[in-house]
Amino acid sequence: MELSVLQKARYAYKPRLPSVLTQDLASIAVKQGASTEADADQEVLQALFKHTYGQPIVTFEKGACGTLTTRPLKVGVLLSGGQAPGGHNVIAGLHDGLKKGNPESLLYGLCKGPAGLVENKALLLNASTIDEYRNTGGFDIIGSGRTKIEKPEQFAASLATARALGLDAIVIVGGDDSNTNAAFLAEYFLDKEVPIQVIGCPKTIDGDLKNEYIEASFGFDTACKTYSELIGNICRDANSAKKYWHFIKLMGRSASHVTLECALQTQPNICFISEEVREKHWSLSQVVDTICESVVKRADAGNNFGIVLIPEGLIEFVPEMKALIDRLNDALTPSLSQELSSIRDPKLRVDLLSGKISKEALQLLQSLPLDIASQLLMDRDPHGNVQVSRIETEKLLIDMVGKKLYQLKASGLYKGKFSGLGHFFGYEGRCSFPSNFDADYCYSLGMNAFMLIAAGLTSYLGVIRNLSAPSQEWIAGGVPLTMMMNIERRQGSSKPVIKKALVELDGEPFKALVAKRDEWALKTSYLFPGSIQYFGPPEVCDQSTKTLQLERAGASRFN
Ligand code: FBP
Repeated sequence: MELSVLQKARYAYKPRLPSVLTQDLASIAVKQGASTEADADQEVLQALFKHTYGQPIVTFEKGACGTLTTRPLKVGVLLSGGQAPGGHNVIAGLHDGLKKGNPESLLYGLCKGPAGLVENKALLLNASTIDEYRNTGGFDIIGSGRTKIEKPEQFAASLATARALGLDAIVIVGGDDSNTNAAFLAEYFLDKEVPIQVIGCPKTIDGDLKNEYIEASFGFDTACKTYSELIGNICRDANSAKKYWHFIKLMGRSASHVTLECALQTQPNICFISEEVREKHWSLSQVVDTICESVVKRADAGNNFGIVLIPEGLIEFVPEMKALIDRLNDALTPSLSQELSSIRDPKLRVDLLSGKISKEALQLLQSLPLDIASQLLMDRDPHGNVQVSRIETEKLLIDMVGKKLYQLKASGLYKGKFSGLGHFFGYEGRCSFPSNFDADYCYSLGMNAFMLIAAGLTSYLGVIRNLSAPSQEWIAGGVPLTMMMNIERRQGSSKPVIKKALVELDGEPFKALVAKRDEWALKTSYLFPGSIQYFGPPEVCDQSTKTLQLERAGASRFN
């Protein structure tokens, strides 16, 4: 295989670990706290998770303990959901931890996500395979997938695979839905009196798997830095040519953490945060008015250009659109979805909804540009989510802003020239070479997952904390998965799920945006973060995200 220069250099990079994880196993103590409770719905969760509810938080500390096993282990690892930079390092850290525990231990990769566990598609990962993927982006070492393990036969098949491979433990690398799955699997194994442990690992570029105990999901750092580089480049292009308004949609299916971080990094003219749009009940036309106000004022100052950042999930947070999507979700039965997928003409696709949703909902659907309306009718993902990455919100807004400006021009209120260009940055950022932060964090998460297994624990999410400090000072441990769950309505029924972390409107990162955005809307204030640097001074290469820095600074004021 031919290698790029950077690939070779990254193979040689030695990820930094929290100092506790560099110790011999005999010198690491497992500290257990008091038993835990979920934040809400405790009784229901306790009844559902009889074997795993209420376990204590654990922390690894320096000190003799003797409870970490050094017997040979067989572990299966799977990558679930969307790619996130650093996944390969989680596997490398897990592999190296297992071999450190006992050179006879084996690591199996379960291919193409949870489906690999259900269908027994496994690959023995030896040292030479792992070495080819160290510090590289992507999930291509074993692939990923979005299969949801929910049916009794899928649980039984997962157990059959684990038994066939002789697994002692399974590590599930995923987001909130996948880790909810991990909790169910752990409980199922205990119910069947099978001692197979299940450990989760917090992954998602969306940054929405975080709480009091998880400071960041991996991949968020690298993805945001990649998008910020691209946005900065576009800002500079816009300021050079001075003739386009760029509308940039950014990934993040529900939460707007990615958009918020990129805004703090680049200082665009406009940045929407979906959570604020929902909180303030903004209509689509209020969103459009906000953009037009900046376009008009900037045009008055001779600046017919600008940058608008749009979170991918915005469309679902505009209350009128959310109501429409809910109606469509109810109407889209498997047979209707199949019928729709056989129709190419967007108009005919929309017409098929006539009589299947309310008159008002149909009117709103028909008022949208046809291709957008048709995109709203696409298949949902296996977790029932609208595939927002495939809805061209940036084009919808360019279209609506263009129409509104036309009216303003006719009434003499706008004298500029508007030319909108749409971009979507999503997949570009999910497989970048992980930043030094993500390379270190992910390798630590993998090593830590091994430690949780060696400690005999199950139904835990591996966590590494104190992330804004140098890596030697990071704190390693685990949080019971059930502790992070609550009951939510999903696809018409109540389900236990790990709570998704949306942008907090009283949080420090959002407050930092609010403090500056009126100025950015008028004045050209762009910042150019440039590309991720892997080699060089720490202040250039090792900075964590502004979100993490602001949140940690905010948290330390209360501690
Ligand atoms: P995860 O929640 O699985 O990490 O995936 C997040 C994400 O990257 C979203 O930002 C995006 O909407 C979605 O995946 C796209 O999914 P797909 O890769 O299936 O098109």
